[in-house]
Amino acid sequence: MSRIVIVSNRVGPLSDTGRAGGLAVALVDVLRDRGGLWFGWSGAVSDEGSYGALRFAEEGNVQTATIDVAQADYDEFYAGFANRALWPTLHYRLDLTDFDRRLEEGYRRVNERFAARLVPLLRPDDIVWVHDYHFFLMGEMLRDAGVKSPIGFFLHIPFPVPEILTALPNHKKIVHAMLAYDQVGFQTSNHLAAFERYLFEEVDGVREADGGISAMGRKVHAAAFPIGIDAEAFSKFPESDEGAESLALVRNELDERKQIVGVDRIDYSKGLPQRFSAFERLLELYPEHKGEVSMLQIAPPSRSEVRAYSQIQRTLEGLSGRINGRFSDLDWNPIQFITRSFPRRSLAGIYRGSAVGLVTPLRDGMNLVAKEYIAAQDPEDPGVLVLSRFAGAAEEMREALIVNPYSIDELAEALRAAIQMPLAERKQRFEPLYHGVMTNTASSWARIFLERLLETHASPPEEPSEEG
Ligand code: GDG
Repeated sequence: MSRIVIVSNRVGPLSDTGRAGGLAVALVDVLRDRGGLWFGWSGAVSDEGSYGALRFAEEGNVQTATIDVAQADYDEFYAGFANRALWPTLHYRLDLTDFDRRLEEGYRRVNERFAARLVPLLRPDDIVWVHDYHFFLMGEMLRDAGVKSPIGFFLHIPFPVPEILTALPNHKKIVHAMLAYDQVGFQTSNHLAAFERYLFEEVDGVREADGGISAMGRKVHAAAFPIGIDAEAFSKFPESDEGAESLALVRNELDERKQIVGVDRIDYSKGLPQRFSAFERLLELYPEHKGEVSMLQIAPPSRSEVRAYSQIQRTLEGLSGRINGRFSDLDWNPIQFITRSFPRRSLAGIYRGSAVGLVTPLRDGMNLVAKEYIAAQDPEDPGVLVLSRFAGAAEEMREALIVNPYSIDELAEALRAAIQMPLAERKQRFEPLYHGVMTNTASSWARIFLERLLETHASPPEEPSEEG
């Protein structure tokens, strides 16, 4: 069987450390199934950067290979073009973008260097799977280096409508590079439709008989592959030692009170200030909830070297401080705002102990927290998921309370409905959600993507006839 080669910015630990994200765990499972290599950034910045030694680690049939980046690469590629141009644009935040040719060059340079370091590690029968917005250009560069393997790409974050994407100065180059992959995957049919619209409207794309689209002298297959979680494991975590311990702590602390929980990296795409304001509005409009309901927001900081990120953390500290100052009593604080991370098993216990899961991003590719919250519930007494219509997860999780995260009033009303929802309705909503989460898992997602990649590679891309 062919080996799988995964390329992503960060390479997860090979064993479940309890802190690794669910996605990292799922990708290791895929690699274990067939044997494989996981290639990416070591997480370190060093003088020799991407020219330095490759670092290998191995466990059974799975190997990781990582390289460092130089300070300039880190600044221009990671903290630069990836997180100051691509991330905000793809999350519809043109107001937060920093378009700068130097950053764009750094992005190209790092994609090129990483491709050059990967090529010697590849075997002819490998299947290559590139992940996310850090490596849009990788497939094109591997093809230029003569790699003939199937190469697929999955975008974890939204693909915006052309009216937004075309604000990115090098949008054409990015999309042209996406067409070098055999198969491109998106989280939702919405993101897929936006990509197709771009091809048809901006670059005269043509739908082929086999479902692929030709444009700019290349041909690509694109589809939606909604990602899942390692649901089986997650549903058992609340009963693990760490899970049970955090559940007991939460229950003890809450006594008879109900808890609303949010878990997000601190990121402006997650709608955190709106969430705090909605909770404040709930307490203003319905003072009977004072002392009865509290909110726990777990928010490990991320990308704090990018200004928009450090700013939002300060905003949140200010908001939670103000709301607590305004409403706290001797025996009750409305908001607990914790800016550190917890082990995954503890998170599961916290989810189970919370009557409401509040997932209200302004834009999100999928949002795995929505799925984790559902997987961790007690089926006999499930909590209520309040979910933004702008999270990719809303396309599948229709039985959640779907909200517009920009409307503080609507959010406050949804919180009230969730807190007061009778058991029968909670169960009625929970059952299909749970079924979906347990069925469309991270491993079924990966299996379906790879099957489709192999099918599309079987119909080889046409030779380029023109350059776009
Ligand atoms: C991108 C896309 C897409 C959070 N705090 C802690 C912790 N987490 C874990 C959660 C969850 C993960 O991090 C976050 O996943 P999300 O899906 O919510 O968001 P992004 O990080 O933005 O991920 C997103 C995803 O890729 C997958 O395709 O869904 O749309 O933006 O698993 O549990 N984990 C631990 N401690 C924490 O304190 N251990």
